[in-house]
Amino acid sequence: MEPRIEAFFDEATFTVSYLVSDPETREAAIIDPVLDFDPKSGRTATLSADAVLDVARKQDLAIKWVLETHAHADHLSAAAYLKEKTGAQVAIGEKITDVQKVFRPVFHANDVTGDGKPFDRLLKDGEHFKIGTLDVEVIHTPGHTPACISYKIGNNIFVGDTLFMPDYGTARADFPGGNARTLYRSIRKLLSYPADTVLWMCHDYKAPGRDTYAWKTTVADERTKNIHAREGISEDAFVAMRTARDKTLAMPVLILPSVQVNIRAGHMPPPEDDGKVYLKLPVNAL
Ligand SMILES: N[C@@H](CCC(=O)N[C@@H](CS)C(=O)NCC(=O)O)C(=O)O
Ligand SMILES: [Fe+2]
Repeated sequence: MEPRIEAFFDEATFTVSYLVSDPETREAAIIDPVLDFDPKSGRTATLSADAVLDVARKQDLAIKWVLETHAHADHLSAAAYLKEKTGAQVAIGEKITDVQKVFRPVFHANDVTGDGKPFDRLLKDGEHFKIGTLDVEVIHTPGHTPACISYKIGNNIFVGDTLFMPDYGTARADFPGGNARTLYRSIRKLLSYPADTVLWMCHDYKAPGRDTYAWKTTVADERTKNIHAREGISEDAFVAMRTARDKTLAMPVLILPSVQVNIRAGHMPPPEDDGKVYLKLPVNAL
């Protein structure tokens, strides 16, 4: 049985979120949901997450899971909001503990225990779970971050930030715990799935010469056309390219607000003694 898949594109952060459902039981998962955040005013909004919930309601779906491919560095996660609205369990790769330990001191975030809480489920490489009757396979695909995972559901893989569209290439590997060599190996692992496997991206930034956004491709297309990682490009050549390119990239606009929320599974930091919630801007930390 193949899932029903709806994609939602957030133009503010170039993020694609997915609503994946089991046509038989109408149980569903939301992958990589976005909490809208305006860094100029510090205001959050739930337009993006509500758009997903609206479609889920129209299709009479029960949201059982919020699935993160990684602790995103470019947008805040709506996982906590969606959990509160739907009762869904929030899952992420088990190596999120490493990411929490790296960033806890950056934000002096003493409430972050570093043992995976407050995520509800920590997923291991190769494990399986269900969305209704649909089988989900977890594939550990580190490199962009150490905790990145991909989700295989039917003939589809939600690849997070490993691969981008063939004409754009691959994700950066210069965040703390990132590693270009590891990313190359994760990409080879994904591209060893059957040629007709459908791959769903987490981001699209368009590409020179393309003026529409795109987020769906196949193993065959990535193997033959990916400008950074198609077959024939060696590990060393990839690492050299990725390392040079990453030196040219600025930090994502929302990295500081995003990471402190996303290592808390989409929760804001606890209120301070005046009862108000603050995000921190560590100085000279990155
Ligand atoms: N300009 C974007 C860049 C975001 C970014 O760095 N995205 C990561 C994924 S979280 C990436 O791999 N980018 C690759 C690239 O920009 O070439 C922003 O500020 O949000
Ligand atoms: Fe990312």
